[in-house]
Amino acid sequence: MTADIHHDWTTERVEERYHLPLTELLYQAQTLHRRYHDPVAIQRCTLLSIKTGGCPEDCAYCPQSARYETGIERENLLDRSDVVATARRAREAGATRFCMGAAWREVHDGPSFDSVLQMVEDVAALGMEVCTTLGMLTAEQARRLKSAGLTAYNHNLDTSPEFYPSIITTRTYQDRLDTLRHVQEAGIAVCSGGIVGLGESARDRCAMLAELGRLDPHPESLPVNLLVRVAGTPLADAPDLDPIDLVRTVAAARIVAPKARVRLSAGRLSLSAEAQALCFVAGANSIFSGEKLLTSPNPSVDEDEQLVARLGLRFWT
Ligand code: SAM
Ligand code: DTB
Ligand code: SF4
Repeated sequence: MTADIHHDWTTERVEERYHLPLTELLYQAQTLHRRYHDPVAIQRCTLLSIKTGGCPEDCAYCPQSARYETGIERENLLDRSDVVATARRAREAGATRFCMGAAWREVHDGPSFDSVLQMVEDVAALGMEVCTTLGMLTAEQARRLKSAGLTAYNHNLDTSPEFYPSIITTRTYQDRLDTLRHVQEAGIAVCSGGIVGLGESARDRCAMLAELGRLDPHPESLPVNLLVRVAGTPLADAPDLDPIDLVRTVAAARIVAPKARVRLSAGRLSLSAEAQALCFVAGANSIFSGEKLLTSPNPSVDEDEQLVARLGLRFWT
């Protein structure tokens, strides 16, 4: 079924899908979802912020930027032993992937990066998929992460190229694409997606998905985050997003990258069970599990188990 998978997406082609009657859009997304995935299985990934706060970048959504007063305490890089202990607990709680995030603009070679490489080795040794999100990477740094056993690298495009400069000014869209290329060239799976609810238009969402759809190969995982509005950030008072627009974004992501794991990422605490259910119907097949994302709260493992049981779905083991 290679015709399902192509890399010539344009904004207009994505918009044609995004604006379909919802029933048609969901039918198309579901058709592809079940062709490439078990439609009842949801993966759980657990996040850990290994280096929190004090980030020099100005991402308007982010509580970890040093430019905004958000009450996030700046912390040094965590100890290797604490990280592996947290990963082990996440595995015991059912997560099959562990993602470590650092509030860095980019990776610098030196003792901190060396420690991260050891953490990657330790988590890989637990038999979990291991992901990191550390900011921009050079080709050589990507190769070192690969040698340490990294499964995937998360680096989001966040939004469309047109809307991007109203959200981030301290690095360019091209910088992001360059990092994704370094990751791909090192043979690491790319995890890349974006955020909805930033004040972007439907066209911006479709343009971002078209960018992701032009990556060859497509991202292995595609996180769709709903903005978590954090007091002190420029987007603290962004207007509510209609959850149906999130559902449309998830469905369009599933159609653009049929083989990707589409991850219903940040923002689930502000969604009803019914809205989350529609996202699963639309092709989301992965969530972040555990009470914290990087710095902000997330539904408890118990709540997620109840939701999945209520829907008759099951978690990956
Ligand atoms: N500093 C690295 C970077 O920006 O690439 C890695 C960590 S950064 C926190 C990872 C991603 O988290 C961002 O690209 C963004 O998509 C997402 N994110 C950050 N704050 C968020 C928020 N308040 N709501 C939703 N997603 C958010
Ligand atoms: C992604 O797309 N979402 C995650 C993960 N990749 C690193 C991060 C969400 C962060 C939400 C805000 C916070 O907890 O600080
Ligand atoms: Fe820094 Fe990443 Fe937050 Fe941007 S999203 S401010 S780069 S931690």
